[in-house]
Amino acid sequence: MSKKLLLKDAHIEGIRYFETYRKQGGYTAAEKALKMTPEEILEEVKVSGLRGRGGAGFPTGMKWSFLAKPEGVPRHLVVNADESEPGTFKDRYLMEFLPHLLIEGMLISSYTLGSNVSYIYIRGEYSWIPDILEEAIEEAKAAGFLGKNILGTGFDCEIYVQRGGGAYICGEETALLESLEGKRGNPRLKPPFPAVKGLWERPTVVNNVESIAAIVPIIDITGAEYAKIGVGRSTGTKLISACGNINKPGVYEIDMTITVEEFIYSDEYCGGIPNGKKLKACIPGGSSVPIVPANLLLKTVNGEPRYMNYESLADGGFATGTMMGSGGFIVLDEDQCVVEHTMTLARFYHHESCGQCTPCREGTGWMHKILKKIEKGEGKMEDIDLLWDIQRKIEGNTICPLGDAAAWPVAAAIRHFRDEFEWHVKNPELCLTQNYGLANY
Ligand code: L3W
Ligand code: SF4
Repeated sequence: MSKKLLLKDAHIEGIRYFETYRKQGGYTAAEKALKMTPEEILEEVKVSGLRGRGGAGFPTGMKWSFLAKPEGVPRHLVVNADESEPGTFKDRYLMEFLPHLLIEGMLISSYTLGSNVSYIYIRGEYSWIPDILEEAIEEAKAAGFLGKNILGTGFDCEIYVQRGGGAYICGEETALLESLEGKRGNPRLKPPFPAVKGLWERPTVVNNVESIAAIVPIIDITGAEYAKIGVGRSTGTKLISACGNINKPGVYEIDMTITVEEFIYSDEYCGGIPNGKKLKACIPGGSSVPIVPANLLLKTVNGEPRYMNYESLADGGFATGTMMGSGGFIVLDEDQCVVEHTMTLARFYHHESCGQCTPCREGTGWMHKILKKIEKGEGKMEDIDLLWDIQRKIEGNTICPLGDAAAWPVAAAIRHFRDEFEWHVKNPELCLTQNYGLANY
């Protein structure tokens, strides 16, 4: 059984409220941290090996150490709660059921980074969660854990919740900062990174909800103990939101030593595939990461079991591996059509492209059009090569990762399931009867 650090108290009634959270030992990590120096806390985070839980897996301690500290310029912590990656809903779970874990993590992080005003930027569609967060902030303030002179340390910290307008691109950190400044959420060119020039050109750390929540157990048990959980550079625990063709969809906390097979079939996690169907493929890290067929998902190319961690999932690169990404684990059984699936994703990325870069703005539209054509049974063999060519021209040629995120699912689908694309071209009359009408969108 995986060790629980973040969700250990999630089942306790009333844990959303300060009183219950406190009774369970809540805010003791903050009390401990506020007796340490910011440098000592930073060292704990570095030692823990924590990697960003939003998708890129960038080492959190390293990101924090990049934060510029020009004299007299305020610094900010911004929590990226714009969880919009299809298949990803673990931050929603944390915020809805354990808001104080996030607030406590933000207090410790704000103290470490020297942020007196910190923000939570939350996706607009999570319409009921800002009230939960704001209530938790008020409770923490009333108990002296936010506001002025916290616990008599002289440290002041306010947290504000900002609702997004419902655009996927605002989960990209620089688009998020633009939106937080009241502008259209267009990504900025990097460098400069937010750690140097972020919110209102001030040094800013942008971290995912889960990354900030993980700061609490790191301080609680120490960075060294946290690093002992997991394996290699995949330390600590990871939240996985599992969905698709599985018996038990939901949010699971894993310690990154379990195999993909165990995760899918064990009763502790997904509980297998309904109706005894076979596993066809999986997208383990949110819709942006490459789809992997069952044979490569359960084993690596070397015949080793594939594990639920950053290194093992990526083993073999994009040709045979995939990515841990945001932990949005989408399972497809043998009845699912990869062409249809890829088409719906292409539609999503086309709709969400901000339009600044030509390869992304135009390429996502063309990919959607061609996929629709193939799915409807109106495609030609050369359309498959054209699709391959377009995705290659997008990858690496855009301002932000949305371009890559649109290209990778198409590339992986053609690489691993070319026969399905060809089947659609060869069997137009069957396409018309077997699709679910999604090709008309
Ligand atoms: C200072 C340097 N900071 C890197 C920072 C950078 C950022 C972090 C990672 O994309 C991926 C994307 C999605 N000085 C720095 C530096 N940083 N070098 O490190 O940066 P980067 O560019 O590797 O990634 P990113 O822009 O954060 C995230 C993939 O995750 N994804 C996730 C999507 C998740 C959601 C969601 O709903 N939560 O949208 C899925 O796989 O495709 O590739 O902070 O500033 N020298
Ligand atoms: Fe906008 Fe797409 Fe360019 Fe990102 S890659 S900046 S979403 S056009």
